[in-house]
Amino acid sequence: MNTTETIYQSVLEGDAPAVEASVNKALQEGIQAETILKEGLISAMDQVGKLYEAGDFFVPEMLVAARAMQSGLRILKPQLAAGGSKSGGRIAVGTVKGDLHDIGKNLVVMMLEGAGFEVKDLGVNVDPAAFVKAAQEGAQVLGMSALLTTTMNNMQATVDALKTAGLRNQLKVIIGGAPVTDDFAKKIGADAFAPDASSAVRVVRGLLV
Ligand code: B1M
Repeated sequence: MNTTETIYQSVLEGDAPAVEASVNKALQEGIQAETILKEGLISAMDQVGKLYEAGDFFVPEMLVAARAMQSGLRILKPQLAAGGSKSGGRIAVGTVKGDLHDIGKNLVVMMLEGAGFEVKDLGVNVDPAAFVKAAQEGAQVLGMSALLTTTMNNMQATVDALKTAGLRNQLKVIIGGAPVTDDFAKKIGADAFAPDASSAVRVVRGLLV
């Protein structure tokens, strides 16, 4: 098994110390942080989702795998967040109300910070009113993440709350997360959709031009 495969396997086993050790080893071997992220950590979480759907994993296994993944992510943070032009701009990012999934959102925050944006992380289970507050406090872009088909509708609720507060035209809205699509973004009146964290950076740059 090569080191990236060991990372993948250790995430599936929910073995955080093994993930940390193998991520450090992979970096020492000169493997790029992006490769470790995609081939080791993210692909393991995809497999966790498949095992959960198949009834082979339950919520506790999903949770320990997520914790193991996050411990690997913490080690990669300096590399993933490094570089990028200092393009500036204030962004508030959160996972929508009812949704506790934060790994993807954390990656988006990390990449945006690395690209020189001032990012306010609103956390998870973020009420539309909290997004509105962030807009009132000067965010130029609001980013919403949702992983559940049941919670993605709270993106619409947030866009509506921005309209009600008279703030919708003062800022841009970007959305993302596994069940979210470009069509859905258009349907709810968001400005943009990004399929992953690195494209989120490109899209946000475009929104602020
Ligand atoms: Co949950 N879960 N989960 N879960 N979980 C999914 C999402 C699911 C698809 C699993 C499955 O059935 N295959 C399924 C949703 C089904 C559906 O809605 N159709 C599901 C379910 C059902 C649930 C519960 C309801 C289970 C239960 O309790 N019965 C429950 C809900 C809790 C809640 O939120 N209220 C639940 C709980 C959990 C855990 C807490 C155990 C854990 C989360 C831990 C955590 O986040 N701290 C968990 C996990 C780990 C997953 C899976 C396995 C992995 C998610 C993940 O972290 N992926 C997931 C299955 C899957 O996605 N394959 C699953 C890795 C991450 C890097 O990817 O988040 O997609 P992702 O982010 C990407 C892009 O989407 C994008 O960029 C990121 C990086 O490239 N992106 C953005 C994300 N946000 C963005 C925002 C942007 C732009 C891009 O702009 C602002």
